Amino acid sequence: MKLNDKIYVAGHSGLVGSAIVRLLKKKGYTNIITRSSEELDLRDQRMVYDFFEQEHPTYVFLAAAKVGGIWANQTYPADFIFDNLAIQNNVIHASYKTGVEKLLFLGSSCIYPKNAPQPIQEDYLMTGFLEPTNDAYAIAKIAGIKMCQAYHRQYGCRFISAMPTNLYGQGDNYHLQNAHVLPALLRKFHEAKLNAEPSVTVWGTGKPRREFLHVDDAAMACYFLMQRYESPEIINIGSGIDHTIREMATIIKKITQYQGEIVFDESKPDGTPRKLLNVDKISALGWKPMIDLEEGLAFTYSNFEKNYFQYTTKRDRSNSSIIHV
Ligand code: GFB
Repeated sequence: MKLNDKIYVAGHSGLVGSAIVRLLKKKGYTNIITRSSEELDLRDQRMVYDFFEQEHPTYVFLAAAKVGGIWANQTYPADFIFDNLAIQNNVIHASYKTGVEKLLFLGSSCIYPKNAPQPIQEDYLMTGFLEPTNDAYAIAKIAGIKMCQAYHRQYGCRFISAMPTNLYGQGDNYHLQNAHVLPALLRKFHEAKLNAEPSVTVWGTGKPRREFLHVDDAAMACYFLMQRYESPEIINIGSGIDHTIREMATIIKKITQYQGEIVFDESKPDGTPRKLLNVDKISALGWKPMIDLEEGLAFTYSNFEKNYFQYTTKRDRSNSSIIHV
């Protein structure tokens, strides 16, 4: 990618898209194009085709998606499957039609079978049943992967797909119900501290294990793959380390300096028991994460505290709006 190449970051206001834009700007890229969802509804085929015809981007980072945590996935499966299929169909097909040089599609670690052997290798895709709490989202993402591969096979398009693990960091969604576990817990512990509440409720048994990666590391990986990876085969992005939800709650309690108790609500779903990615493939290419989990969380918490009002009002208003990756 040359510094003046036209690069479209779809989903630039979301967690990953905003980190990719920050990184590209830092590296000196001068021709980054973005559109808000009000300006360009990526589910609208006509609008997307017109936009690509008009702008003719050379590179596309497809980081736009409807995403959310376990509760949102379970509650809005129709939105998750429809919005994601529509967004990726439109962007991938328009990229082919207008001759985009290279596209990076972002999937998710939830595409793998619920009971996949750990750590999860890329070739475990479609070898077993999906986790039911997020199967609608996972099926949409699997369709996106297959679409990139089909366009590669039939038309020779350089469309690659990366599977990031659970991400966190600046620009996340802090909705109490719809968010992923780390932003939800940062907010719950923070508010419990402010209100001197005696306890914080953590969903599930606390036993599931999750792997977390700071979004700035994920953005570096996306940039690295855009430069260095050509295969249509999927590639994992992760830290290679996982923790139980109980351990994560304890770390967040320490970071937020909350003094009360942690209680577990076992009526809430645990989801997949473990989701640790095998990152041998990307490591062999020369990428590795740089941000330590506790440091990354402390930094994320300080960003959340500073922007508390913005984070807690913006997305609380709507359950159904598109939330970008
Ligand atoms: O991050 P999370 O919502 O998603 O939940 P998944 C991870 C684990 O944290 C589950 C527990 O076992 C939750 O029960 N947990 C504890 C909480 N307290 C909370 C809380 O306050 N909020 C949330 N959200 N969880 C998602 C998928 O699965 O992972 C998506 O649904 C996506 O499709 C994403 O792929 C990366 O890791 O279970």
